[in-house]
Amino acid sequence: MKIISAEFVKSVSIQDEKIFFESRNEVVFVGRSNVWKSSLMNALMQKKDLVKTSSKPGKTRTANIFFVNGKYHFTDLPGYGFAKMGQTMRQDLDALISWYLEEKKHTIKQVVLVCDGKIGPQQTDIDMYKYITEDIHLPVTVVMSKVDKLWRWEVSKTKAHTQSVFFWARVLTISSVSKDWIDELRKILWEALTQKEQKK
Ligand SMILES: Nc1nc2c(ncn2[C@@H]2O[C@H](COP(=O)(O)OP(=O)(O)O)[C@@H](O)[C@H]2O)c(=O)[nH]1
Ligand SMILES: [Mg+2]
Repeated sequence: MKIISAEFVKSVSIQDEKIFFESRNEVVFVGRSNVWKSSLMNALMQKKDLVKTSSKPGKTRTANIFFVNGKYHFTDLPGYGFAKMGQTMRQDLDALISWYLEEKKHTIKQVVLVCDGKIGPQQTDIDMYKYITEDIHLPVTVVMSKVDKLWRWEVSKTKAHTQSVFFWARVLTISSVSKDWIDELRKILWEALTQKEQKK
């Protein structure tokens, strides 16, 4: 997928019921806070800081939608499971995530689940994976970030472990040192976004 243009469309919260009349094919990015999710989106869209990044976890509290190539939506969802946030806020954000995914279930063509490759998949990641695949039946690609500082054998090990945890999922490792993964992920997203409607 060649990125020709990418721009911010809007932020959405759970009160905004009217957005769902749009039906653009969409990729949604989910993950715990601070897994480099928003940075990954910037790299994918070839923008320096179109998607807001922050060293402080828990900053994103809305679904932020971006318009790509004049045709598709890429959406950054808030991080889940950030312990320091307080239970009410956390529940509100979890509610926003599931509300968004369920409301847009028919236009979402791929969920990119970003996990911290340094610590491996956490229980919250596994819960999210099961929710996405078993409850709402959306296709997922698991992306493991932060592998730059691992030795090559550690990357292989963590990838194999992640693959066993997520079973059938496609698992990619991403690194700011080697950018090969970007082309691979763009290809996956392109195929997901442009696939013909499956006949039942
Ligand atoms: N060293 C390093 N830091 C990064 C990289 N990508 C993101 N960060 C930093 O990690 C912090 C969290 O990134 P962000 O993309 O906002 O994470 P998010 O909460 O998952 O969306 C920010 O301060 C980023 O600048 C990377 O490839 N290498
Ligand atoms: Mg973010």
